[in-house]
Amino acid sequence: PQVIFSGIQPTGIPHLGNYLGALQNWVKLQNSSPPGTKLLYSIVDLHAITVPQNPEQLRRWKRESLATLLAVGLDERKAVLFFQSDVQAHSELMWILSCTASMGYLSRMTQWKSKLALEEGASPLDESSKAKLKLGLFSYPVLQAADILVHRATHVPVGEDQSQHLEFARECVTNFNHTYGGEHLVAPQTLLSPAKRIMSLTDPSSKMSKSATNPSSRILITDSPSTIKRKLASALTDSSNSVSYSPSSRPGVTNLLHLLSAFDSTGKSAEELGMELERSGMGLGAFKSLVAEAVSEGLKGVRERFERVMGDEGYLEGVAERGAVRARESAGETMKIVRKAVGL
Ligand code: AQP
Repeated sequence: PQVIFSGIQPTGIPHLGNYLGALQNWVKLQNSSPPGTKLLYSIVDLHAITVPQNPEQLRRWKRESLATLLAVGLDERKAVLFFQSDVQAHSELMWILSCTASMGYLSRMTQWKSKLALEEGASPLDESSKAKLKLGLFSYPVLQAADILVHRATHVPVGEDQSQHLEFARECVTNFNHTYGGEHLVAPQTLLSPAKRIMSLTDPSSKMSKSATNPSSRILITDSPSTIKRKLASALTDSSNSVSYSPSSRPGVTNLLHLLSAFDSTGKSAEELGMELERSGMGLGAFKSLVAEAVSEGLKGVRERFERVMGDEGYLEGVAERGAVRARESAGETMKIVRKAVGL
């Protein structure tokens, strides 16, 4: 039977990128998987602390992330929803995998190289800034591998930027199974998200992100219609007062067309909508209002459910506790195999 695992960091209230790029797909998988499929969706709080976090705020973000999972339509009766740090086996397996994972492979990971500014064209970090980089930032792909492998996941839905980490998780399986002679761990397959990457509203060359400093760069799934309207009205586009689809020459307008298409009830693609609106002669002001209305309408139910769930602390705690129990059970089965193989 299939085991599907994926995670989201509690580093802020999820935005449209998280929703369209990941969460919507999680719900789809939940509702379309054949009976017997095991689904696990984790709020990966141990990953969030690879950068400094304020404890109070982290606790709030964790609650808000769980409320988001429920608000978008995940159902604890169909999927195991849990906090990573409630299941200690994730950290334990990470350590065990660290002992067979190679430093060389980790240092070639794109995200690490970008931290060191080792990509072509970037000016490399000086020695003292390099010395301050944290070990967790280097080794978190091992934790990510443990998250997946500890539940014997067969399929992991992720965005393009995560393919390399999945590749690394498979490498961890090969290393471990080779070292301890046997098919102890299961190699997961990547399920690439069908959705486009949603870009920042204020800088369409970078992705929409929870931790970008400018809050107007992202639309939260909890934003009110007036906030959505304001953020879209100030979205960076270009100087031509018309609508057309062109990822290379009009990245801002094209990003908004992707948003419109994602919430378009007729299922038209961003290209089709672009051509239609170009023909109609619509200006950018009216276009932004149109996108704002579509997004507000599309998020209405999510926003209402989020408010309801956030108001019921007891229910949220119950979901987390029940999820933790089931996730510990699932991880425990693998840890028995792993501990036996290693001789612990
Ligand atoms: N802009 C995006 N477009 C499409 N998909 C996106 N995802 C994130 N941003 C976009 C997808 O959301 C899932 C959960 O992401 P995450 O919280 O684990 O971390 P992230 O990818 O680093 O997302 P953020 O919002 O940018 O968070 P911070 O600021 O904390 O780093 C993933 O499946 C991701 O692909």
